[in-house]
Amino acid sequence: MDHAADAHRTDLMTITRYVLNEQSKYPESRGDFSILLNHIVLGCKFVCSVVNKGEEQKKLDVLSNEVFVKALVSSGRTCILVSEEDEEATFVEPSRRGRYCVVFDPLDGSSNIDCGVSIGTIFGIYMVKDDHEPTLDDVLQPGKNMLAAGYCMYGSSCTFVLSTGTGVNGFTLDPSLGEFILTHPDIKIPKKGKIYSVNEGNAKNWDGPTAKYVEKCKYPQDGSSAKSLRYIGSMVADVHRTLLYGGIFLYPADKKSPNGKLRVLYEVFPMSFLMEQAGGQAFTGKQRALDLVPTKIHERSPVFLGSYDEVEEIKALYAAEEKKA
Ligand code: FDP
Repeated sequence: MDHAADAHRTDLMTITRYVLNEQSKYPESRGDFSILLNHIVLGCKFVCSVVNKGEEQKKLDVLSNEVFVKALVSSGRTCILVSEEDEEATFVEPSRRGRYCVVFDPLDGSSNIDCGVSIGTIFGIYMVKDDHEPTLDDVLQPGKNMLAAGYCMYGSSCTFVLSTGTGVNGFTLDPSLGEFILTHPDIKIPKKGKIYSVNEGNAKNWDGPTAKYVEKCKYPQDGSSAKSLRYIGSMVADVHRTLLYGGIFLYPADKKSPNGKLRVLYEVFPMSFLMEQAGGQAFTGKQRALDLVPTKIHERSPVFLGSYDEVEEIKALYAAEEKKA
């Protein structure tokens, strides 16, 4: 190996070092965010280790949730937690309270656990609005108000993808070091893509614009090649591929589920935040996904996210439909 490559290999950018570097740009910062993130990372390392041991699904869901809730509360930096696993939000007791609200899905894609498909943890972080007694309104904020978002994918390797609002970076767990090391700096999604990702089993219930878009993917009329279909059915894995290779991931509304399937706070928002930070877009069929103001913590929304040009096409199809109406 030449000297330059060796120097790179030996200069390890751990996720903690990355966040501390970012934090040093804000002299008023007290390090609270780094502490919070360290606790999230600890939760992910734990889940990664139990997923690799092949525990059964039910246990893993519950276990992962318990680990994240305990890690987040013990960080002393959180005040409200919203988890996919818990019907109600958790309000942290005053003596252990901090200023961050964390919304998360501890183990997304869990129907895939038993067959070894990649699954993941998704999270988003808000700051309480002011110095007041925290209320649900502090988490019912549009996604554009998130300070940070990310996911950790438990697959052939364990990958942590993070945005603190200044681009997107990917870190891979080095099991021998027990550390996430920066392996995918400044991820940018290709402007156009050759892949579409959707559960086509729902096609008979789709609305006009979704059906038209997918038809165009298969039978393009402009001389371009047909797109490939890739659908794992595990959001973190499908979004991760979309982020790296480009294309579009869609979970649209349909006649049976007018609000789609995916949850706004801990699926749609964090993934939309990452897409925008990587140069892509996210749309609900009506508006920019990050502008949505949720009214309930487990609310659902349709979503189309991915390469900039692909989402532009979807937006144009919805605009044309609206004009007709
Ligand atoms: P799962 O039901 O396995 O937990 O919202 C959860 C989710 O998986 C996503 O991870 C995934 O993208 C989606 O549901 C898959 O839904 P369909 O089975 O309806 O395609």
